[in-house]
This record gives sequence, structure tokens and C-alpha cells, in this order.
Amino acid sequence: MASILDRVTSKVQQQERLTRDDALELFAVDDAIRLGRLADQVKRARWSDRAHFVINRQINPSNICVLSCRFCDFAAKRGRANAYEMTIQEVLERCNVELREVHIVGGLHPDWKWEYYLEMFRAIQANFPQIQIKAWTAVEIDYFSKKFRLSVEEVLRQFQEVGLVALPGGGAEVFSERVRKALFPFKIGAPRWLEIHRIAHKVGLPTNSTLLYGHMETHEERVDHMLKLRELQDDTRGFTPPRGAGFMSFIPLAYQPGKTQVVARQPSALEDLKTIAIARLLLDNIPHIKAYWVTMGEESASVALHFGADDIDGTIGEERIMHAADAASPVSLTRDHLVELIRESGCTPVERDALYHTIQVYNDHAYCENSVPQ
Ligand code: V47
Repeated sequence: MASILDRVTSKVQQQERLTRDDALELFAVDDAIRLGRLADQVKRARWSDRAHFVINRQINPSNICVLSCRFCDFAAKRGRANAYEMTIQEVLERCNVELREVHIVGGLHPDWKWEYYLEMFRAIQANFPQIQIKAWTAVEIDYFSKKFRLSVEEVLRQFQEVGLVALPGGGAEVFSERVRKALFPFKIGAPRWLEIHRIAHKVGLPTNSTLLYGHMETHEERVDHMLKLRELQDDTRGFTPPRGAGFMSFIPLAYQPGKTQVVARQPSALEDLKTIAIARLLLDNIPHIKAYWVTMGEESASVALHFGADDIDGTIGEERIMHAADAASPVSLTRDHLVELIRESGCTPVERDALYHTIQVYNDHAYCENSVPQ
């Protein structure tokens, strides 16, 4: 009988979709190198040897959060020594003229007013018109909608008016009620997360998607999570022609255990690479698979560019969520460092904006603009 890798190879050649069982069997294969090569072929058919990155900055305006999720080391209660809140001026101080994207997410703050959130974006737009704002997870959008008694559509519409161009993929964790009850019982679950992304796609906001893995979830739960994303993407992609507003990317987030004692250590590099490869093969309708260097580490992220990933996020500037959980990676990387990292892995660095439009292709030491197929 043909092996799972033979069967999946033939499905890939025939452009046939992988099933739940295929993905589960792939998690069990020993030949991770062959799995990676197959995912790399699929990635290359779409993106050639290109690897995307963005000059960006993460800003977490506050870690004060009404929730206390068991897996999270970032959130704090007001009055605790590590609790902080930024003024709009402090948010602006983290922006500069080099940036293409700001990625803004934070705790569910108990008292900030709706106007504060809108004013933050207005100030960024007024001072740095070249910056695209990608902000607020579905968890935050749900919170704003309930707290300020606005529909989700209205929350998104008002943010779009002041510059929001995309939603990040956070807050999805893993779409499993079993895990939710154990690790984040008061946070929205899969149906609401998916509903909010569906609405975002409908109003023309592209979004990202994530999976938090390497804690107590099973491979079945990982695969079911990815399949729910694939299903939503089938439904909503193309809501807004010509580009369509669906998921732009999928980002597997390797869990950093920090002080939570949920697990003793983060997933192995092999587990990270297999998850990237299976995502590339299973998520045939999500264009970008991101190897997030902050959680994977630079070393695994550069290998992941040969296991199906075509993106490594960006310069980041200041990362607080994973570093609150003692992530070993740096908090920031320079553009030159990212370009070198990608080149050393044998790929062509492609600088992009928040919506994956090409800014520069770094061919050897020269570059040409806008030459990557979208
Ligand atoms: O939702 C929290 C995760 C997410 C830990 O959309 C942790 O481009 C690992 O979503 N170890 C927020 N993960 C980060 C996020 C993200 C990051 C980069 C790019 C994009 C994008 C989105 O981080 C949370 C949660 O799933 N998280 N704590 C931890 N200790």
C-alpha cells in the first residue's frame, strides 16, 4: 500500500484537496524532510523562492486586561507592578517614517473610552500617513462591540474610517471547547472568532489567522482548527473583488510556557516545521504561511522557508506578549538582518506592506520594485 507521503504527493500533483485524515497521518510521519520538501514544492509553485517580510512595529498600548487566561503571561491587573498603559503620545513615539505597518493589540482594558481608540488611529494617520494600521484581534472587536454597544460592523466601519486596513490573527488560540474550558474559559470561542472574521471579510477588511499550539491541544484539534479556517476562507474569499477580503496569512504560534506551568517547554523545532508544512499543504486557499521568528526563533524560521513558509513577519521593534513569557528571541530585528537571514536561507527577500503588496525585491544587492506576482 502507498505511504501517506506517496498519496499526498499524488494529491498535490492532481491539485486535489487534502482531507482531515491526510493531515492527521502527516503529523505521524517520520520522514519530516520529505514532508517539508513537498510543502516547499507547493510554496514554490505559488511564490517561487520568495520570502516576504515587512518593516513593522508592534505596539501593545496596555497589558491591563479584564480576562485572566491561564496560558497568558502578558495580561496584568491594574495596580500590579507590571501593569502599564500608554498615552496616545507614547503610542506615537513608537512610530517612525520608516514603518509600513503597525500591529496594535493589547489587553481588554476596563475603562478606556471608545474615543481613545479612534483618536489613537487618527493621530497615527495624521503624523505618519505612510503607515498601515493592522489592529485589534477578534477578541478585542467583540469586547468593543459589547462595551460600547455597537454592532461588530459599526465597530469595524468606524475603525476603517480612521485608518484600519486589516485585522491581525490573534485570539483564535485553538478552536477546541475542551482547551478553551481549561485555558481561557472567559474568552470568546471558535464560533464568535470566526463570525467576526467573516464580518471583517464582508466589509472589505482582510485578516490574518493564527493557531496557538504546543500546550495541551491534540493533533486532531490542530487539524480541526485549520479546517475551520479553510472552510471560512472558502466562504468569504472574494467578498470584495478584485482582490477579495479573506485571510491573507496563517501563523502557527509555538507556545512559550513562561511562568504559567501549562507545559514544561515549548514545542520542538521538528514539531514547528511539521506544523508549518502541514499548514501549507492543508490550507490550499490561504496564500501566505508565516514562520513567526519571535516564537520559532530565527534558526527554525529560516529552515521553515524550506518547509512551506513564504513569510517571516517583520522587524517588530518591540515584542511584549511572547517576551512576557520569556521567549528567547530578540525583541526586534533590523531590515538588514532580515534580508541577510532570508538570503542565507537561499530565498529572495521581498519587502511587503501590511496587505502583501510588494515594496522591494532584494535581488542580490540590487532591487526592483513591484515585480512579484500577487
Ligand atoms: O492570541 C499569547 C498568542 C497571540 C503566548 O496577525 C502566545 O500578523 C505563544 O496573534 N506563547 C497574539 N503565543 C499574537 C498574534 C500575532 C503575532 C504575530 C503576527 C500576527 C498577525 C498575530 O499570541 C494571542 C495568543 O494566541 N500568545 N501568549 C505565549 N506565551
